Amino acid sequence: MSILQVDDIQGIILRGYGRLESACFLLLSIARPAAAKAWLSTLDVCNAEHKPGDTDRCINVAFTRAGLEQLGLAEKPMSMLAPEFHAGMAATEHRQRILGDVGDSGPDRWQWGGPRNPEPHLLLMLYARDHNALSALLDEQQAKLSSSGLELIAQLDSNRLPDRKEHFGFRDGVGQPGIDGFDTETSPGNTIAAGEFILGYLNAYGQYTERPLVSPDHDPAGILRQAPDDPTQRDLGMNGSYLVFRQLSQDVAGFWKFIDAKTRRDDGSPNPEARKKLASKMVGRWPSGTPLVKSPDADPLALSDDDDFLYYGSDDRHGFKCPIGSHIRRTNPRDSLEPEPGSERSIEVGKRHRIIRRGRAYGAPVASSMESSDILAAGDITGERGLHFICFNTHIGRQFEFIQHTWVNNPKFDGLYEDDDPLIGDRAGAGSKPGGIFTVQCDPIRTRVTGMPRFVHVRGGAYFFMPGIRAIRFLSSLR
Ligand code: N7H
Repeated sequence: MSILQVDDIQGIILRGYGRLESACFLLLSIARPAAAKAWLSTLDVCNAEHKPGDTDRCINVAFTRAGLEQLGLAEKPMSMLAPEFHAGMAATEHRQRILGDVGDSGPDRWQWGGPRNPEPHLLLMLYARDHNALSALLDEQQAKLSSSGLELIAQLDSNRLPDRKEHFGFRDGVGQPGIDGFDTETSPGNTIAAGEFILGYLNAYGQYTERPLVSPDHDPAGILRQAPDDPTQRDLGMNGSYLVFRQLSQDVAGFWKFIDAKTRRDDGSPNPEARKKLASKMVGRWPSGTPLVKSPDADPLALSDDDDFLYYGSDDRHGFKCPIGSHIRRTNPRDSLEPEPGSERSIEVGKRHRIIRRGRAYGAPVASSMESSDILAAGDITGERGLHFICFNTHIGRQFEFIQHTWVNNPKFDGLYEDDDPLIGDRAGAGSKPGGIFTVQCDPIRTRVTGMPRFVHVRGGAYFFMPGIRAIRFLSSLR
């Protein structure tokens, strides 16, 4: 039986809505709080009881710190929200360095969420089965906005690509943590304490992560539940989570041109097989999704959704199958972490740094086949494309920011000392030579790919708090 109160948790955290192929995200500001609260009290928010396919449409909602202030949340519960959420994604130079939001990815250049843009208060997430159903849902919601005291800052559309791929042409959304006591089909090595993703439950340290609590006098209608770790308080954080949203633009042509140039034969002719292999080494999976540790030399295509593997446990401590600096090995090193790589202890350490990813691609693909040869042959490439990266965690600093800073952008990683993440690294601190370095471990000698430009650029972002369903009712009832 599930330990989670699924009827009080917003659906996107646990379900992902894979069958709801079309999605759109509205960034809103609250101009008239009273009207906005009336709207919120009638908003039909989807909970996680729905299994994928149960419903044709889903609405979820999340707030920034400024948004909660507009709703009138009192100072005490406000102060119990995470410090990173309070500071905001774009606010300090320190955070910009941590996240790699530098140069043309700096917040002052962002399209939204930066210091030069209007501050978003609320994120409205709309999901529907297909394009027409989404248009209808969007029309309905937009018609209500102005009378609801809300103003539209930006509409972020998404685009489902073939075979669940992202724009570089790789299957995405495969490696996900399961939740202890909820995801019964996930292998036990890959399930993690619920409190790592949902507030109000025990986390990987066996503790409750700090979250907003309110005294019973501030909840006279008794909307909220009692806090499990403090019976004198009502739990406003319970069944909520922090949502990290980053609009990441991908230079698809630049990515494949670079790899093509690095893998040409001695006579200068292109080598499509070597191209695919190097790109897959950078990701850690083949374009189909097959993990390299399971099939390092060829893609059997049958393992595209395989998430049941370790690195030391697959006899790949040296990275000969899946390079140590590949994107998936950096962002989830599984059993490669100190102390004692290859042990249960190592896996337990990794469990403190996981995220649930719920991103959606945006923009038209460069080539509808998603094949590198077609991408390279494409003529004039117009428009922007990328990933609306969305993830959930309960401790932004120890989870999302740790991955981004200590594993993705840090040139010192598991014995490497000059490389950053080959796909998404910021290239700011890596390498003695200009551009990034990617090391491919090999017997008898490693090879190094040098001069890698930045392929992924940040166009906007913000930290949100996604409350539980009762907490939404509470927020909409604030005076
Ligand atoms: Fe990544 N990509 O499409 O190339 N990612 N990612 N990511 N990522 C993964 O397992 C990609 C980004 C993680 O458990 C795959 O889903 C792109 C950020 C994690 O083994 C592919 C962008 C962060 C995993 C991509 C991007 C992460 C993961 C393999 C940006 C966190 C699971 C398929 C535009 C800070 C690792 C899969 C595991 C996997 C891509 C961003 C994290 C193909 C294009 C910002 C934790």
